[in-house]
Formats: sequence, C-alpha cells, structure tokens
Amino acid sequence: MDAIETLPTQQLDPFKGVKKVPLEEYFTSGHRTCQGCESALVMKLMVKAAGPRTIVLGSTGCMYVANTTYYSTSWVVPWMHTQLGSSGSAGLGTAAALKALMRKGKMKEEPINVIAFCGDGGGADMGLSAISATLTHPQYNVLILLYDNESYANTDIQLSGMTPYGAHTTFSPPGKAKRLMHTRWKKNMAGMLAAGHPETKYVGTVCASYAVDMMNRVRKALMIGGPTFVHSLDPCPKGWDYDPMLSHELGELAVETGIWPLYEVENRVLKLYGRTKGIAEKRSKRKPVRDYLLRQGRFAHFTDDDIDYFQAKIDDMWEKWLIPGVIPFWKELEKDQPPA
Ligand SMILES: Cc1ncc(C[n+]2csc(CCOP(=O)(O)OP(=O)(O)O)c2C)c(N)n1
Ligand code: SF4
Ligand SMILES: [Mg+2]
Repeated sequence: MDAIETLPTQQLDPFKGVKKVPLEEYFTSGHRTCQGCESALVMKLMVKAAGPRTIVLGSTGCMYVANTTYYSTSWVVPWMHTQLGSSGSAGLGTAAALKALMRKGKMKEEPINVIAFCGDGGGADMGLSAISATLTHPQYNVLILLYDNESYANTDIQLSGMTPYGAHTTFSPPGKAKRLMHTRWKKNMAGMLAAGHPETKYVGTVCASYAVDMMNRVRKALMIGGPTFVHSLDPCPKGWDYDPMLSHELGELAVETGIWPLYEVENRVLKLYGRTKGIAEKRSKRKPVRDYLLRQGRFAHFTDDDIDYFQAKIDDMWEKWLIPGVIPFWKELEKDQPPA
C-alpha cells in the first residue's frame, strides 16, 4: 500500500528556555479581551510558537469577537473567522486547499502551518464531530487548538460541557430560595480524542501558566505532521469571577491540584510532563482542590460537602483511573469498584 502523502512540515525545534523565545509577536495589541484573559495569552503564545508562515482560523467566541473588532485586528498572520462549530472542517479544508494549490503549481511549495482554534462551546460541544472527522484524515497537516475557558463566555457565560461540577453560570445559577446546582462532570476531551483517533500523531494538554512548555507542545503538534489536537485550560476572570491578577496562579493551581493533568500522546506514546509528572512520580503532592475552588466566585456557594465531593472525584481520577488523570476506565477486579 502507498504511504500516505503529507506535505513537509516546518522545522520547529523546542525552545530551550524562555530566553530562546523570539521577541517577534504575531498577535499584538489592540484586542479588547478582558484584563487577565488567559485565552488571549494562549493566542499570543500559540502563534509565537508557530511563527510567521502560519494561517489561523478561529471559530466564533471571545477569541473571534474581542480580537477582530470592525476594521481592526490583532493578528499579524492571515486569520479567518469560521462558523462556531466548524473549526475542524475549516482547518481541514484550508489544509486540503493548500495541498491542492501546491500540487497544481498555483502556489510555491513550502510548509505552511494551519491552526484552527475553537472555544469549549464551539469545539467540545458543537464542533466535536468536525474535529473528530479531521483527526481521521492523516494526509493533511492541521492543528486544532481548543481554548477552554469552561463556558460559552462571549454570550455571557453559559454552561458548556466543559463547565466544572457545580460552577455558577448564567445557565446554572446556584439558586436563592432553593439550592439548585448543576451536577455534570467535565468532559474528558483530550483523552477522548487521543483514545478514539489512533492515527492521530499528537494530542496534548497545556496551560499558559507554563508558557514555554505550552509553546513547545504547539511546536511538536505542528511539526509532527497530519491532524493534531491541543487542549488548553484558560482561566477567565469574567466567567470564573476572580481578580484578574490571579489568572496565572489559577492556571498553576489547576495543575497542582490535579484537576488539569498535563500530558501528551505523541506517536501513541503517553507522557506526563511538568508538575503533573512530579505528582504522578510522587515527587510532589497534589494540593487540596479547596485552594483552587475558593479563589473563584463561581464556586462561592459551595459547602464543605461540595468541596469534599469534588476532592473525592479528583482523588478517584488519580487513584482509580486505568491511566491516572488520562483514561477514566476503572480496572476490573479492583477492590473499590465505581458506583453503579
Ligand atoms: C451556530 C451558532 N450558535 C450560536 C451562536 C452564538 N454564539 C456566539 S459566540 C458563542 C459562545 C461560544 O462559546 P465558546 O466556543 O466556549 O467560546 P468563548 O465565547 O467561551 O470564547 C455563542 C453561543 C453562534 N455564533 N453560532
Ligand atoms: S470573558 Fe473570559 S475568555 Fe472572554 S475575553 Fe473575558 S476573560 Fe477572556
Ligand atoms: Mg468558552
């Protein structure tokens, strides 16, 4: 059988420390995101890692609306808006078009990065099928980056499939007269995509609080070839209801409490990295999830029982999952079975 033909990718070696990161910016000033918006930082780091020969597509959401106010934009590289649920199909279509134009000699042959970003609403809810389809096309080089601020933020903080258990959103108020909390657990998006798309060469989780690590994951995902997926957890001062100066710290706490494990699946090999690796290897202890929850107004209604429940779920993730923090299957014949 013929090998699958992909275009060559750019040589994007990892940055060996923050001093090696170039000064050039391809996502600049002029955007109108909230103060302390980590998703804006993700855009800046993502395209800094990718470099100037990059096309970015973005689905509807804060990172579209606040970054491209009428007649202005912060993007220095070519950028295009895509429909809310279509980052997967738009990214795939762009990669396919580039390949066809180069094959027909209508464009100079050169490696061009294609990145399609989406929010959690646009990617993990509405656009899940398009992302899944894209990850089954190994002949196209395209990175899907999901920036996860855990709500439909742009339309005023509605609940998404990625909103954590019990969080207050405009669609899940905790109730005044009667206590009323949503009880859904966040989807395991990166694990689902890694497990479900065996031909995809790279799936990773990142957090912009660890900027160099994050940029290096973007670089790997772009360099490895074929369709790839990166999931970023992004503290959002407006939706999570905290002082903007805490954004960086909340990203760190998400990792240190074990809520947000940092890992990558590269050519089918799973590697934990950063603080997550330290936790898994018992070099550092997970911080109590209380430290993370109580810094955010969206959990202000939590009772001690709610916090204990949340902590128990995180403990299960680390102690009982088949691959801790990554694959939520429970081992058969374990003493403690999951609740029926
Ligand atoms: C098909 C469709 N439905 C609804 C909307 C309205 N809408 C615009 S942005 C948005 C929120 C998107 O949430 P998310 O993808 O999480 O991005 P965020 O706003 O959080 O950055 C919604 C519902 C839309 N633009 N298109
Ligand atoms: S609502 Fe959240 S994601 Fe949107 S611009 Fe503000 S901080 Fe950023
Ligand atoms: Mg969102």
